[in-house]
Amino acid sequence: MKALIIGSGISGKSVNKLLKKQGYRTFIFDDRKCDIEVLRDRLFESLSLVIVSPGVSLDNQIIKFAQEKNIEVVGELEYASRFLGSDYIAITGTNGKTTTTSLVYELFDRVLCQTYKGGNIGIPLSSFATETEKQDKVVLEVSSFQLETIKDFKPKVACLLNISPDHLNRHKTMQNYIQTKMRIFENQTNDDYAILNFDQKGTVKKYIPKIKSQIYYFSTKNVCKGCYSKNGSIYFNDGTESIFIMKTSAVPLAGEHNLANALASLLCAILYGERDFEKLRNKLTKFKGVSHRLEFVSEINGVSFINDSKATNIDSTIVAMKAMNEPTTLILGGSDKGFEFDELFDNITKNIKNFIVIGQTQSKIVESATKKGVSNVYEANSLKDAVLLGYSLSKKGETVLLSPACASYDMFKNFEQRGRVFVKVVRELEKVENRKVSNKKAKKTKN
Ligand code: UMA
Repeated sequence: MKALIIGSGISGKSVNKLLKKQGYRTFIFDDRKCDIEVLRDRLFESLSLVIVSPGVSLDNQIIKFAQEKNIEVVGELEYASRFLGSDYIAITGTNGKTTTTSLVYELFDRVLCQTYKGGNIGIPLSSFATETEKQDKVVLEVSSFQLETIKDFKPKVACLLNISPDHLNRHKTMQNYIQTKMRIFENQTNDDYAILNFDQKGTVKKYIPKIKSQIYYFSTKNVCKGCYSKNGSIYFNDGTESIFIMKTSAVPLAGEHNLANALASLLCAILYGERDFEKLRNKLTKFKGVSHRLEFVSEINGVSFINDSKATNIDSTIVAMKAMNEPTTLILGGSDKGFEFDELFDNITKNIKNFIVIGQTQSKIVESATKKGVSNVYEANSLKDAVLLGYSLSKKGETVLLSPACASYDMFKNFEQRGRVFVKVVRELEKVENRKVSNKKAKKTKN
């Protein structure tokens, strides 16, 4: 048996090991490293399977050749899901996927059975799928890229958190993007559960009749079947009665978006079978949040630095702007995903006082700002320059926020690396500033 993997990132490398274990002779093709013209004929000889990495679009030439030759083409997530020993939860949405996946993972006990988290969260499913057993719990973060290449993927509980413009360079239209996200429910049956955002029902209205599983909702505004918050309390409603779970004030993450993530997480766990509400409450109150998502880095001479590198679309950055309680300088920009930035400037919150723009989308963002009459927009050549400029523009009690509203691939390997570079630059700046203070003190003592 011969299998071809497209993409040699973490998904490609991990699925390569899984395929080998299954007895496949494997070949990895990577656009960055191989020349398709040289490999074309040799590759397709007696090939029985093509596995696609999430970052590879369906427009890829190899996928087209394989499909013409009736060779099975599936994504890494789809292929790996065939080896799962247990039911699984899958969580998608434009924003909040990582927080929700991490929180659901934390809600389960890891004493009596194993709990796994993986998928788009940075842990390929193929790296652990074969280890899972019937009683285990599996929570997957799933992206639209991964949903594009599913076939039989069938989560017990599937959750769509929200949808706003993202990845339009790949999906071309919003309609395509929404349709791809809705594929998370595609293979579910009446024994399964679908979770939707009641407050955004309009966006997916026309697709709801196609869902065959039992639909539940979460809402921060309305009473609904599922989990909702009302008058400072969180409830679960199974369609007949509402049961109090906890006070909203006990949710340890700030902002309405995080309350929505918490409600969705509780609902995922409940529908997956966890009915011990006291345990859920205790676990939820201990949740610490995730890295690169509104992560406090340091305070230097009264100026706070916040890393929100995970904000790779406009909606996510709007959420970050809303969360800022002090005057803030916002660092924006990165690689181009095909959307315009007017909406971002339409939603500036009162505490955002400066913008520093970097990366491939720099001119596009500056153009939008000018169109919307926004001043205090600065340009920088690197993230480091942006941090230093942000610091020089800020007074004591103010904040420098990295929340780029763009992907990172123009300057970094991924958003994690961008976040790490931000943290590193802030730490270096901290050292320099501390040294200045020590030198001053030393001088004073000398005099
Ligand atoms: N490549 C090609 N041809 C292409 C595109 C890419 O050969 O047309 C090659 C690249 O040269 C590179 C490799 O493919 O060597 C990279 O593959 P990949 O982009 O699929 O990246 P992985 O390292 O396998 O990581 C992927 C996800 N990346 C993307 O979806 C872009 C990771 O999500 C995910 O964590 C990981 O699988 C494990 O499941 C990252 C992401 O940015 C975090 N996701 C997007 C998002 O969250 O917005 C969807």
